[in-house]
Amino acid sequence: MQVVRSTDHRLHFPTGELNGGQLVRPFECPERWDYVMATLADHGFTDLVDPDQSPTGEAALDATLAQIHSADYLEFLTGAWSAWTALGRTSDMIPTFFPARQGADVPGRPDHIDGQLGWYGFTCDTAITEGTWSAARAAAALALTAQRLVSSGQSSAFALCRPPGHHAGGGYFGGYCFLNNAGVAAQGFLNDGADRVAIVDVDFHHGNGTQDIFYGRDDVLFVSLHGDPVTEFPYFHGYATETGSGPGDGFNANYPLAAGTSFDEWSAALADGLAKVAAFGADALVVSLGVDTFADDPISSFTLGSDDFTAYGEMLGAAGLPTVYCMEGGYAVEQIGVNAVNVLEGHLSAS
Ligand code: OKP
Ligand code: ZN
Repeated sequence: MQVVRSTDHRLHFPTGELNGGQLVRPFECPERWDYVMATLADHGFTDLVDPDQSPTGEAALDATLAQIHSADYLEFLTGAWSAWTALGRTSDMIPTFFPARQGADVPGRPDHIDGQLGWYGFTCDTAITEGTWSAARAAAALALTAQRLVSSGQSSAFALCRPPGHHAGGGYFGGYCFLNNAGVAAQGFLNDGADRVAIVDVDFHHGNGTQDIFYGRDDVLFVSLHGDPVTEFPYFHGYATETGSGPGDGFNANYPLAAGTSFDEWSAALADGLAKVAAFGADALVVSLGVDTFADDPISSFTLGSDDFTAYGEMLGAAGLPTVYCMEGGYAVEQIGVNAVNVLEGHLSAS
């Protein structure tokens, strides 16, 4: 399996994340990438590929991003840091003000950058820095490059995305995410001739951004297993009652699971989700691969052990579909390499 990666991820590393009322060192930190890379090397994943950042690659990325995100949001991300520094500010950008969404009828986007941060951001855990746009763009380029490898004949590929993407919606950032990397890969498959693409999100957190992007569409099936939003981030989405809208009704499947969920319960939900993928008749599969379902993850509450990742990788591989894996979360930093690589090895052994 080829691995698409870039050191550009290092351009994004905010000073702090607001967590439980304190500014703490971000859980989503650059050394996550180092651990995954080291474990890939140990396990013989030596076919490393750069993202396509040629002029044609960049043009393809722009065209695909425009199908996934709104033009005004992309423009905001591109120019946010200059608008911030134009005010003489030098620290990380953290949203402070939010529209009161319930019952509020906000006439439009404010002009001030502080208003725009709350317009486009939905959390205070996700700061924008000078290098954030470049890093987020490079991560999306990894996803698109991995998809192109698979559309051109590889059976699978792994995009080592950082920052992650599944909380980024068509017009918003948060939950450590800016651009929806998995959504870019799924759209890339469609653009290259697939009729139906499934996204299976195994990160501990609900992929609210991915759900939002594809909620009204019947060409992308979104399946997510996650901590019950009653008690877990992102809190406001991820309920089983969210099944899609309009033509997309029936093409969104959420599996909210209680804190303490064991691998037996978790894998039963995955089997159910994969049966939906098979019934859908997907031509390709994108996996939002967060390994924060691990028992020792510091911000999550499932109980998977490292061997369980191999077991569910086998389930994903047995689906027999051209597959792109996009890295999402995982914060037990020293174990995220082995957990992610176990999924990839399980996939390869079963496919
Ligand atoms: C991103 B991804 C819990 C802090 C939660 C947001 C978590 C974002 C997770 N104390 N902060 O889905 O792994
Ligand atoms: Zn997560």
